Amino acid sequence: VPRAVCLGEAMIMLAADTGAPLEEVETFRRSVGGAECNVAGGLAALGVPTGWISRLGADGFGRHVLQDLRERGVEVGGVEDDATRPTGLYVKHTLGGRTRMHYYRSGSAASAMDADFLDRPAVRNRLVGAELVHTTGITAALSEDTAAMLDRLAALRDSLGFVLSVDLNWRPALWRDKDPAPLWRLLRAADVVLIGADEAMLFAGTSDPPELRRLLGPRATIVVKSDAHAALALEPAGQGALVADGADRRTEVPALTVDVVEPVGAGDAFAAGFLAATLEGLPMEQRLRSGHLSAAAVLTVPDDHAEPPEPSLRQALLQCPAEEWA
Ligand code: KDG
Repeated sequence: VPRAVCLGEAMIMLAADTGAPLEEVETFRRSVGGAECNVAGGLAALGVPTGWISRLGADGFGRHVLQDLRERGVEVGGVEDDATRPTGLYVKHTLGGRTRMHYYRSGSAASAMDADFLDRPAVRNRLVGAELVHTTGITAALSEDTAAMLDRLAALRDSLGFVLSVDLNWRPALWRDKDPAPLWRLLRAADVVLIGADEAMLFAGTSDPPELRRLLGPRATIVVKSDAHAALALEPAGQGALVADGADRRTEVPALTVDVVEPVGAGDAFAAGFLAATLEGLPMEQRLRSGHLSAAAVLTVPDDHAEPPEPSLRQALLQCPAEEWA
């Protein structure tokens, strides 16, 4: 039985081979992306028994996503396939040093997840057994059905008792002409909220932790990451992650300095590292370090996911004295 369950859409990612305008790109490299499945892969890579729950088209792309996640050690028995809707796609393209995402996902199999989906036995059983369930603001944006599913998820948390973790993952392209009220409800219901400072500015108009606490209510442990997701992550050392829990105890841990190849997915890796350390019962300082370590691995590759540091190195870095960190 998975200890952690991630709920959301996975897609085939097509990464443009060159930085030319899209109309001139002839070849793309295929990979798998999607915020929640990235987190699932990141948790599994850290040894946490993890399931991914979703829907996929009954097509070759869907079969590839399943195979890829299985190979990364993610449990996929809670995935349903759909003969009438496709697996979603996105194109990732770097132009002028900035990453652009083009989505081909509306009407996808995953966008048809609804409140009843959580009552299917294969899904329900996994939620009953989970200690932690993770989802993101992307899932809230996919459709009215997925938004309703997340309200139901919050209600199930109250009866089943898992920890509900939500990464804001603000994607303006998915919210155009949509009311973000379902996303606010989800964030206010969460036990753990992960937010990038840059996206917090866009979504909430502030990245100030006390202000975010006021907007999000008293419940969650709020983790504010400065720039883990920035398109141009040429950040100086000394930026950090800031946490305010119920009593608003602050723990701040600077990020590692790495040579950034491509930033997409680093926020998901941070979430995986942070949540794995949370399930390990580690103190807040080490949870934040664990997030940074997993994020650093993704920042240095073009894909949206990467292998975290191997266990002995990770242990050493989680435990080293503060002055040796970063
Ligand atoms: O967080 C990384 C994701 O943004 C990427 O893998 C694709 O899920 C995705 C999205 O909706 O942007």
